[in-house]
Amino acid sequence: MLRLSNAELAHLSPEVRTPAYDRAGVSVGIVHLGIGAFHRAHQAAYVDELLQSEPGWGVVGVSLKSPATRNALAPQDGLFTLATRDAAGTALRVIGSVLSVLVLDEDREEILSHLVAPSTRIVSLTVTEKGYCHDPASGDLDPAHPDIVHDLANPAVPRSAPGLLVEALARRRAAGTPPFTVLSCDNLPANGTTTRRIVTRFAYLRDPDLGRFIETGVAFPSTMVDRIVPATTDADRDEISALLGADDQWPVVTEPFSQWVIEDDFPEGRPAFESAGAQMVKDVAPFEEMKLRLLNGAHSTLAYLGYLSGHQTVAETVSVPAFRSFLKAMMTSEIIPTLDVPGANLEAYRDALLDRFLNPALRHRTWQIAMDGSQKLPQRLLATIRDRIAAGEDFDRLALGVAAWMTYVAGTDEAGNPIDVRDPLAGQFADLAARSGGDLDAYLDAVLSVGVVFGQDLPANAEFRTTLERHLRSLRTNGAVATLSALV
Ligand code: CS2
Repeated sequence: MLRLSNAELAHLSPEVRTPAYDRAGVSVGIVHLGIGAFHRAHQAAYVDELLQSEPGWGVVGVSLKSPATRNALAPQDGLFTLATRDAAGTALRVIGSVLSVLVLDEDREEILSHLVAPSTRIVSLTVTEKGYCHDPASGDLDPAHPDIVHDLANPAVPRSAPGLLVEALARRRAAGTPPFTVLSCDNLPANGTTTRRIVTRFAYLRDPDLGRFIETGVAFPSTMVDRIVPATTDADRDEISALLGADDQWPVVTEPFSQWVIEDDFPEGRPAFESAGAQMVKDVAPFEEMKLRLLNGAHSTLAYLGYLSGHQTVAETVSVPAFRSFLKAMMTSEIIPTLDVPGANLEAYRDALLDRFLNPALRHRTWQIAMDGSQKLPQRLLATIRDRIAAGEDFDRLALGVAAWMTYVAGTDEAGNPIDVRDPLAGQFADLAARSGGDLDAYLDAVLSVGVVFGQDLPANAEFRTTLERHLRSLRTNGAVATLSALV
């Protein structure tokens, strides 16, 4: 079978949708940092939709770490298949908006030349929570992060996303080129404001003048992004290539649902994202909170409780009625009351989420979602718990999600199997578990004292501690299913 490429576009299976524009006429308007599966199934698809009318907004993708995406997409002229799956079947579409992929370590100067080009007006990011090199509890830069220490000492050869953005903005400033707009598309709370805080702090540490310039002169609109994109497997690659009629080594698999809400603040211009289905708004905060708390909060809870009790995928976990009832109760009684989203029907949003989680055609692994919990919990569960505490309301189910995470990062599932815990703090948690030697109270106190996750307030809250202790004990004695069944 021939490899997917520009030359092969004309020979694909007839039902495959291909770019409606001439790719040779597309130029770079966006540089995207962190070209993983999520970007390719989300933003790249929106941009693909509008290139026919606005060919000046093609994307150069940058990988900050692994060359895998570049290696796979270079022989494919940047093309890849987006496979949308649900119970009704699979629809294929070839996305043409990614013009090339560069790797930071190998192509630093070429990346910087794209970043300083006046035609680059947007630099977007999906570098995951940990790519911001920040302290998740406070949302501020972690100046002791090894990549930040490196980038402050060697500003012209940055390794981190903040370091790269600041070096590019400094070079634009020196050249008299207006700054680009920085568009965070990660699941961080107030992602634009948070990115501004982190990048500005880094710039101040480099040079206060540069700090002031970025603080006042660069736009960081916030966004809410939503599309479920499980990691692509070898089986996906084989199945998609067969349906496509060409060999695609780097397809992405996703659900039909997609949402992108963007704050409309682009001083150097933007494509008509709304023509591709995005919602342009003045204030993204309510949407973002709704999504982070309901979707991602439920996802993480499901991932830890599901994994501990032996479930491999989200769909498999939510098809157990007790899990579904528990999630619904958690969303209805403990999350929805903390939200205020003008015009939204939160009960309908909740029900649609439960249906999306049930999508039998997506094998979204609980293990994948369980990754990097120390970076995710603060905005997904702990912020909601703080609001519940402030309102004098209970947070029993939300706390079970937190207790399940604590159990998970201790490194053993309910059947006694070791867990491959992936988290920047995995080593620290393993250490805390080993040192507490099975003493549940000692372990709880040790994990609670991890300030970058819990801050100072939650560990000091007696009700929070007691609730966690009760759940940890029940998870250990009765297991996840019995524990959550008591809370439906
Ligand atoms: C998931 C998200 O892996 C995770 O942590 O919760 O990637 C989730 O699928 C997306 O945010 C959905 O929009």
